Amino acid sequence: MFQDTIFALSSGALPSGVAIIRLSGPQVQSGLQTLVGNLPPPRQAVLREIRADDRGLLDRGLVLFFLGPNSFTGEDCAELQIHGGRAVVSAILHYLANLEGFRPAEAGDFTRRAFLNGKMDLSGAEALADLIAAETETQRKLAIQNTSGRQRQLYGSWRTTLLRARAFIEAELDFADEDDVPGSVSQRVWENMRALAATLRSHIAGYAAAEIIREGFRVVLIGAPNAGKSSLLNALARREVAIVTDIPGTTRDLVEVSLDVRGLKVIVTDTAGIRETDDVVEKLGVERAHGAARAADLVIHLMPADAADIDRVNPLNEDNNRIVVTSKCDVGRVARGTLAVSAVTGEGLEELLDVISSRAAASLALAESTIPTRLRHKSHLSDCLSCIDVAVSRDDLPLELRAEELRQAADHLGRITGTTDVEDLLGVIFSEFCIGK
Ligand SMILES: Nc1nc2c(ncn2[C@@H]2O[C@H](COP(=O)(O)OP(=O)(O)OP(=O)(O)O)[C@@H](O)[C@H]2O)c(=O)[nH]1
Ligand SMILES: [Mg+2]
Repeated sequence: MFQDTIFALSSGALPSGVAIIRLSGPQVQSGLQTLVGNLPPPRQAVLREIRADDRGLLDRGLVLFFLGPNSFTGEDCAELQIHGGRAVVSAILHYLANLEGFRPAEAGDFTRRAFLNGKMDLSGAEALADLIAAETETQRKLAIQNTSGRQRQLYGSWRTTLLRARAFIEAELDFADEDDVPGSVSQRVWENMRALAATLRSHIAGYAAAEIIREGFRVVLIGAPNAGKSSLLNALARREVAIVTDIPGTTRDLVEVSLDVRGLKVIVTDTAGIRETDDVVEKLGVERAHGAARAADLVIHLMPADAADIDRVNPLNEDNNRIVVTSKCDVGRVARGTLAVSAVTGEGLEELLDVISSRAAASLALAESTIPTRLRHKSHLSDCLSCIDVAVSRDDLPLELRAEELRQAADHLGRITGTTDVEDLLGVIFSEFCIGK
């Protein structure tokens, strides 16, 4: 299918113990023969000398040959597991670049070929990119499930349901007697479609969970000037991210850190202390603090233990996404019913992380097992849903048109997995990959 053979360093930064150069395409067999002598048996690691005609021995390493279509890309593939020295790798890459029909791979080239050769669907390819990008345990779990085709199966089954419904309606149109009242028999079809629409609606709502897993659970620290927000941020981040002074009004901008809290990505934002002020800069800071709090998944309102009114704090003001925490608990009294933390002694920090993690877990618990993982999926799903809604609700339209809406709904699902025409999407999707994958 492809004329050229691609190659790339697929392993990480050099120098490294071992480096892996990967090759895929129609000239892999001839290329391997010039580099390592006769072709190794497929799927068996063999130790070989890697030689260039003009430069002699380049390295010794393990060579793996995969005969297409039984390979990652579906084409002939090979891996050279060589010593990860910069000069070693560069000598071999140079040699390959000069072979007839070989070119360096671009980002996502291998996976693009795997997709185009039917080795995986588009959602599986995206899941692979997510797996490589995964930084937290939750991100890894979400990605690995989808690499095994869970989304493909789910969307495939919905697509089949839609196409069956459409076929049923069209058959009814074709065979309807003059006396038949069109639509009476298809009543059951519309009921099914209503049920599918409801399923889609709750499935789409699950995207919120995917967003939290991918982008992070957003925690915002709020409180009066000098409440200890920046100190708490630094303590959680275990480094000096924000400036701390005893002057009220130190922080003006939003300061963010990304943390891995019990396997989930959490973004903690420090804000300007909230008070009435005539200072133009501080005023803008306070506005930003309010804005950040509105966008937060969880607001942590800090009440310093040395505040005069600490005994009057009412934690009952807490709600689903706002908690009150007593800060600087080493220097005063703890507000009734609140968690106490100290950035100085470290007291309460682990408990605070537990609270954050259980709040985050609660917001994820609503999600079903398979969720739309990308905005792209969500928008195709929403388009699909709108078509079904039109088909179901517009009984003033001719049946042909309502059936056509169902076909379009199926097409929107097909674009998620790449079953229907997706040529325009490929560039965007595969450019997100790293080179060598
Ligand atoms: N004893 C004690 N002092 C603290 C603690 N946390 C912060 N402080 C002190 O309180 C003062 C203010 O701390 P910051 O962290 O700058 O407070 P902030 O809420 O960020 O203040 P603004 O940025 O002005 O709104 C500093 O002098 C800190 O050293 C704590 O847990 N215990
Ligand atoms: Mg501050």
